[in-house]
Amino acid sequence: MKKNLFNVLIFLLFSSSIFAVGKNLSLMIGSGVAIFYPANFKAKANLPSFALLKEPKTIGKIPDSWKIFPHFYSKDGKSIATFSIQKGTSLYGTGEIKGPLLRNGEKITLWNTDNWKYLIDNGKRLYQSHPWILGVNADGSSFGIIADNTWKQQMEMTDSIRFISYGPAFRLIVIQRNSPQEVVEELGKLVGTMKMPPLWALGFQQSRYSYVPDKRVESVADTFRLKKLPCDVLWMDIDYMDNYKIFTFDSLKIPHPQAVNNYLHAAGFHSVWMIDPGVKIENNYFVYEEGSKGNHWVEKYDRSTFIGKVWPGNCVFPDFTRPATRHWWSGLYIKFMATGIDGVWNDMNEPSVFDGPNGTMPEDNWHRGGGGLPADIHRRYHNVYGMLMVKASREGILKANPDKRPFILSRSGYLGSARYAATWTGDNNGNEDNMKVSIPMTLNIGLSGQPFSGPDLGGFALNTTADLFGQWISMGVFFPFCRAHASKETNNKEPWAFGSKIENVSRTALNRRYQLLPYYYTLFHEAAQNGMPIMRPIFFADPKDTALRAEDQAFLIGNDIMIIPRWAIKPKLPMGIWRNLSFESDPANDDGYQATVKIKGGSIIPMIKTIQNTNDYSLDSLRLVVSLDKLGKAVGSLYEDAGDGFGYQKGEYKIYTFRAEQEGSTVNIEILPESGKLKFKRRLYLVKLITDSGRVTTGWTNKNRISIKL
Ligand code: MIG
Repeated sequence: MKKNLFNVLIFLLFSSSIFAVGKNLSLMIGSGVAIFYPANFKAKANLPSFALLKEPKTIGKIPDSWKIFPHFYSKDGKSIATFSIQKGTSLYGTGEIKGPLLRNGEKITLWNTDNWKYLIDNGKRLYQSHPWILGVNADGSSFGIIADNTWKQQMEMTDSIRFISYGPAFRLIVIQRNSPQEVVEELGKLVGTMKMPPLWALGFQQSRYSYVPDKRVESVADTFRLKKLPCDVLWMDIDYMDNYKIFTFDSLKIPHPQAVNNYLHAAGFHSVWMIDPGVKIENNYFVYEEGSKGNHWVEKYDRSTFIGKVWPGNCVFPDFTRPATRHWWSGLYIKFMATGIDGVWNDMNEPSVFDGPNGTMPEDNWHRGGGGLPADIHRRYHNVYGMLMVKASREGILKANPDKRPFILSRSGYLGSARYAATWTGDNNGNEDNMKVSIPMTLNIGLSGQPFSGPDLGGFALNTTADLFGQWISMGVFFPFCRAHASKETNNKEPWAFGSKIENVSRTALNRRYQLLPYYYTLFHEAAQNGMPIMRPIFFADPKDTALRAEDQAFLIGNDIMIIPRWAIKPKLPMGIWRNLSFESDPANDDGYQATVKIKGGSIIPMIKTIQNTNDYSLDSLRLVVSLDKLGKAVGSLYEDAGDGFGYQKGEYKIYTFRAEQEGSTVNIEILPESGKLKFKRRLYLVKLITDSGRVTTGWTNKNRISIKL
C-alpha cells in the first residue's frame, strides 16, 4: 500500500514537466540503494536517464540507519550537490581521467573532450564522462554515488564530494554496501553491463594511423604469422576512406575492401574499420545527400544546420538524439559490413569539431530528440552524443550480421556506455609517465562500469623507444582490451619494429596472454553477467587493508591473478598466499621485461597452450594450475561457449567448476559441471600444482577426478 503511494507520487512528479518537488525527496529504490531529489528538480530537464537501464521503482522510505545524504543548493546559476567525506575514506571511479588510482583531491570536468596527448587541463577532462564515485570507508564498507545528470558538470573530491552542474538541479542515487565489490556489482545492475563480445576481441590487436594501402595491411598480417607473434585483429584507420568520407573507400589505397577482409580472414585475422560522426558536405556523396534529405543534422541555436570542420573539411553531424536519425545511421552499416568487416571503431564522437568552441560544438546547438527524449541544447546532450552514436552503430551492425556479436570501440562515452561498446584511453603519449598511468586509468574505468578497456599499447603520440615498448607490452598484454596503436607521425610500433630483442620480449608476453584466454573469457562472461571489472585494483584483494588503497602499479586480473609490472617500485601487495605462475613458453633465461604473475592460494586457473589467434582456441587439452590455500583447498571455474553468436543466451554454454583438496599427501582435483546446456565434455587435463617448494605436474589424463601425490 505504502509502496504504491510512493510510486503514484513519483509518477506525478515525472508526468508533469514543470513539476518541482517543493522540498527535497529521498526514497529507497532497492535494498541499500536510495534516490535523492532536490526540491527544484524538473523531470523534463533531466529525464529519461541515460545512465540508468530503467527508471527505478521506489520501494519505501529511507531507513533511520541510512548514513549518506546529499546537500543540494544552487549558486551562480549552477546546481550543486555535496556530500561530506569521513576521515579515511578512499575515493575511486570517476571514469577515465588521467591521474592516480586514488581520486581523493581531484577536480574533474565532465565535458567529453578530444584531448590529444592529454594536454588540455592536464588530462582532468578527457573523452568520457562518468558522474560516478566509489567510496571505500576506513573499515572497508563502501558506497557509490551516481549523479544522474548528463549536463556539463564538475566533480570535486577535495574537502568534500561536490557535483557542480551547469544545468538544472539533478537527482542522485546512492548505494551503501559492505564492500567495494558489492557496490560495483550494484552499479552494474543500475547502469547495465557489457554484452558478451566475440572471443576474437580478447586477442591481441594491432593498429596504426593508418595501415594503407591494401598491400601494407597484408604485409603486416603476414609478418605477424611469419614471426609467430600471436595476433587476432588488424585495424583500419581513417586513411582507408575516400577523402575521409565515412562509409566510402579510397579507390587507390583500398580499391577492394572485400579482398582485404578476405585476405585477413584467410590469415586468421579479424578486421576493425573506423567510422567517425562528421559527414563531409559534398554534393552527390550518398551519406550527405541521404542525411540532408532525412533532416538528420544537428542544428544551431537558430535552427539552421550546424557546420563544423573535421578531417573531411566542412561537415554536418547526425543528431543521434533523434530516433529517426539513429535508425538511418544504423542502416548505413549494412552495405559497409557486407564487405567482410568484423568490427567498428567509432572515433571523434565527443564530438570533436576542430573549429568549434573547446574543440566541439557550441553549447547552444540544438538537438531535436524524440521518442520520449525532450529537445534541448547541446550542453545537455554533449556528454551522451558518443553513447547515442554507438547505440545506433550497434543496432546497425546487428542488422547487418544478426548472428554475430557486435564489436565496437568508442572513444567517447558516458556512464552506462559499456552496454554498447568497448573503449580505450585515447591519444596517450609514448612515454613512461603515460605507460604507468594507463594502469590506474584502466582500473578506474573498470570501477566506473566499463570493464572492456585499455590504452594504446606503446603510446599513440611521440616516438616510442625499444625499451619503453618492451616494458609496456610486457604488462599491457594483461589489459582487458589489448591493442597496440600509433599515430601517423611516429616511428613504427609493431612488436618487430624495435629489433629482435623486443620482438622476442613481445612474443613471450603475447604467448602469456593467449595461454590465459580461458581465464580471461571466463572473466568477460562474469563481467557481462554482474558488471565486475576484469582488471581490478589490488585493494580488492583485501578492502579492509588500508595500506593497499593507493596501489596502482600492480593490479589484479579477476580475483586470482596478480600482475606486477617489471618496473614497479615497492608495490604494496596483499597479505595471503600468492605464488608465482610460470608459463610454458617463457624463455629459459629471464629477458628482464616480463611482468611477475602470481596466482592466489586457493585458486585454480584454466590455461591452454600457445596459439597464434583465437580461431585455434580449443579447450580439448586444458592445463589446470592449482595453488592451495592454507586449508589445502582450491577452486576455479571455466566458462565455455561458441565464442560468437547468441546461442549462449539460450543456454548453449557450459560453466565448469574445478575443486582441489588435499588429504594427507594426496591432492584430489575434481572437474564438475556447474550450469549450462552444452555437453559436459570429457577432455584432456594436465594438472600443475604449485607449492612453496616447487611444482608437481601430472601427465595428461581424460579423467574428471585426478589425484596428485605430493
Ligand atoms: O584527430 O583517426 O584517438 O586513435 O588514430 C585524430 C586518426 C583522429 C584520434 C584517435 C586515434 C586515431 C586518429 N583519431
